[in-house]
Amino acid sequence: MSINKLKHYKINTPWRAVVSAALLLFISIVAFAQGINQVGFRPESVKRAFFDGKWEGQAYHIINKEGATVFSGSLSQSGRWPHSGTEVCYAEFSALKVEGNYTLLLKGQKEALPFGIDQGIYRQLGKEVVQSFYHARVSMAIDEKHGGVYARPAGHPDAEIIIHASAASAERPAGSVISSPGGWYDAGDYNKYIVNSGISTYSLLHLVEQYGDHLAGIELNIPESGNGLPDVLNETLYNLRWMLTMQDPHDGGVYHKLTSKRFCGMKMPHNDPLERYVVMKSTAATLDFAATMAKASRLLQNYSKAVPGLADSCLTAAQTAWAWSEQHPDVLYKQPKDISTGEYKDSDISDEWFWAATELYLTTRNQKFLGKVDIDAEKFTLPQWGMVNTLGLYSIVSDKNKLNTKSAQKKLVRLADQYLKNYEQSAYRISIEKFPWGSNSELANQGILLMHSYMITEDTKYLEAADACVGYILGANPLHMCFMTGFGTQSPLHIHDRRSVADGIDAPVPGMMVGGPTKQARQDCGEDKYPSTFPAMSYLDMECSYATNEIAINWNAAAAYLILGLDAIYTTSN
Ligand code: 9MR
Ligand code: 9MR
Repeated sequence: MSINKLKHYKINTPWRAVVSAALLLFISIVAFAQGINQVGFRPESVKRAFFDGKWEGQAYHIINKEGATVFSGSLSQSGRWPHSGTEVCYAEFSALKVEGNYTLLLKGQKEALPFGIDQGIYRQLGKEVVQSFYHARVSMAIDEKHGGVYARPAGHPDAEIIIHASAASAERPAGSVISSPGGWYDAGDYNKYIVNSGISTYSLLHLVEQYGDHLAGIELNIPESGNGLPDVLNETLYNLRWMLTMQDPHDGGVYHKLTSKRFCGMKMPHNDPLERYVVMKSTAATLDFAATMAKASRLLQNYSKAVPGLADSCLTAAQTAWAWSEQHPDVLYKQPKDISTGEYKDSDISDEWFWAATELYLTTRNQKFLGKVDIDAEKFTLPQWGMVNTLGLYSIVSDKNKLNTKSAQKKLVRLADQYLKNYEQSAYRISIEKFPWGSNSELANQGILLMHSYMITEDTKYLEAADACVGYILGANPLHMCFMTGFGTQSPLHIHDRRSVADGIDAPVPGMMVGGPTKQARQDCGEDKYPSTFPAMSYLDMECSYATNEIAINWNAAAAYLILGLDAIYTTSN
């Protein structure tokens, strides 16, 4: 019985005594609960274990497999984390760098906390994170060779997609049909949204651009493996190719989404009976598309033997999308009355303009794009699907040919410094301070930002703060939960994902990061189901919880960048 349920009982003596004893027991367990990276540290990682309660100064020992004490210390001062409402102390043992399995024992306690240090662990985890995209492929059977127990028939051929009235044009009237197969399912639902595909695809392209040599050695088990391209790129191209089909060849505009009119039931992909439509072209979708295609074009020039012509096709697509946007500079997405699936609606698209112009400039060096690239005037924010200008900064600071690099570097480091400060000052030694829908991806994106700041400054404090984001995602959090399916000692089992619910297999596909705690949309399971009103504690491992326990391609792409990028940095700096 959970403490939450206890509240609903009318308590009379002698039950009161029993219940309060149970409560005491519960509290003492909670008070001693620990948050630690449950998957494993890299030898170079910042290593902390968090203990709820006031344990400051308490001595602890770390013991190796042979029973020898290899590290001793005492817990930090306790501090209160306002987001969880909990007091916390931590053990810090970053100096321990020898690979192995260990236990941490706090003086006076019987139960020891196990953890591991393993050079290959981020690589192994990162591989599964990207492999999970394969499982989300649309229009393609997931076979046993690559999908194992999660093999399933192809879902959604998407060969006959209806032009919705909102998307009608002279050449493509309402009710006419186009073909738009492939891509990834966005999340726990089966629809495909260009805005969200843009940032997801960009994140993986940027990962390949930055760490291509390292990634070349990472083989996923996917149908394209062995074709001469890094597999992370192979997987990314599966979605990129779908994105190309979302552009109207007659005018260059890009449809906002491909969707059924409403969300289907919790069925397997091949059992979804609903018709699918492309819905209105929007400037946000068209600019995100242009940015992603321009980035892809730059990257794919390096792989022209394996994918001849694709770089050129992407560049043409980017340019025609830009031209459409210039003619339609402010078409905001408005959900038609008969459509109720995800909106990805955005009322400020100045950041999309900045991003698209930046990527197009970097690819073409055509001055005309610079009109929209005023780095000094731009206000940069942490990337997420609706805030994309900082993605442009990433491309600028990583670009070999330099474009106003100094001011871009300055802006980027200034933004990263805000998160570094949170990290340094928070009781939980973590940079997050807001918990919107998909809060775990906030952390992943903060980690990516901090990594870029490390790249610019070579100051390892940024790297440390980025690695702490991995630790949090893998269990060093007040919920003591590893938010990555299939990893750790306590991870989500009942995710809001149609495939996971309907496939008859208890464990979800591994390597998917759930959205994580938030106070948004708690009506999904019912307010009273949530165990706490503190944002960092407002999480449910239940299928109904689309607010906290769904999975999504943008969240996973950010996690992939963070984990594999750190793996590359650590590996090459050794
Ligand atoms: O399954 C849907 C999920 O992908 C979305 O993130 C979420 C919010 O838009 O909506 C989910 O669908 C629910 C719908 O909104 C309301 N009826 C129940 C649906 C399944 O839980
Ligand atoms: O990730 C999106 C989040 O930022 C929004 O607050 C939320 C409600 O609009 O929608 C989220 O995106 C969902 C999308 O609309 C439909 N597919 C599932 C996405 C993840 O929950």
